[in-house]
Amino acid sequence: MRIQLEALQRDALASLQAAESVADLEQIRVQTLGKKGALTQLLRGLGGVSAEERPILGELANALKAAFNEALTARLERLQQRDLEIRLQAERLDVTLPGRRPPLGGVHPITRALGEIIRIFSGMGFPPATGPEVEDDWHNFGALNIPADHPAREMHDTFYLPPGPQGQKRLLRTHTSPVQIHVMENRPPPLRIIAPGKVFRCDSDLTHTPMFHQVEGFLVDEGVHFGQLKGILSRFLQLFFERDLPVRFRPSFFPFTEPSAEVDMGCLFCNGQGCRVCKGNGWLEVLGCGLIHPAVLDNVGIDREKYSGFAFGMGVERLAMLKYGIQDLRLFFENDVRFLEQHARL
Ligand code: 2NL
Repeated sequence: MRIQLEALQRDALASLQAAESVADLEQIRVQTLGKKGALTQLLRGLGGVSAEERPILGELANALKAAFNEALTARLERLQQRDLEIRLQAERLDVTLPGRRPPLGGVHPITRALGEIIRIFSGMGFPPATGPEVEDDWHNFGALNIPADHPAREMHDTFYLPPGPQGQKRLLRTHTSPVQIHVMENRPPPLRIIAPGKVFRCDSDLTHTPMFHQVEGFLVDEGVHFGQLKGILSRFLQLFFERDLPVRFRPSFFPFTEPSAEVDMGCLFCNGQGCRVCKGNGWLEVLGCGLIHPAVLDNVGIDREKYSGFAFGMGVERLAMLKYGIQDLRLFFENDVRFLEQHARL
């Protein structure tokens, strides 16, 4: 029995030393000290041992248990330490590595151009006003002195919508003038605002998209004259294109202004020498404007004897193409990430 106990102690301690994992240790503990373990089995034989030998063997068994537990704890700590080192090695972080930049969004060039236009006009006392994209015939056409037989009213230009609840004709606004009509209907002069936003025309080819952006603006006060309009628009172009440009006003026609003018600026790409962009004549057409037609003032209930006003309109896509050197209108709407990344600003 004594020899068996000593042999058990030797074997158990040896297998503890040989154990390669925490799980192995647990298995050895169960096999040695567990209910069906080797020591328990041996001690069952204690019944057949003499009374003198029994305490000695008991002491021996306790010493074995103590030695075993001590070796187990030591080995366990050693293995846990080793496991921790392996984990630390595997999960090692190099905090000096450069970070991985997440892809950042940017501002679309149309949004950027709109922001610039709004910023410039705000600085000249024209705050932005907005209005609905779905309009009625009066605000989009009638109030603007656009007669029923005007080409802009024809089906191929205007997106008509199903009639409203009271049977009123509804359409997608073809310009942002209706915003200005609402302002004139609802507020007394003096007035000055710009109306930036989306407009819709049933037209789609190389140089037309069914939705595009416009900024219109107007001023109504006593004694308004064309010289003020020329000053405001010349200054706007100078600030938007960040350079001193020649600007000229050419007589034109719009139903809602009289007199009306088209505004040209010296070509940015050839300095007026003539190139592909300006089709050889040195000028780029960028704005339309005029003094508000008295019939429009009548339509919104503003006294035409007391007040006069000017108004203007511009296409944002065209201005953005010129400012940022974008050759093809369709690029704005395709949302090719390569184009967006090239032009995105935060
Ligand atoms: C252009 C020309 C223009 C206006 C828009 C306007 C609005 C009211 C009254 C009078 Cl409510 N006029 N707007 C006037 C002249 C020209 O736009 O080429 N736009 C892209």
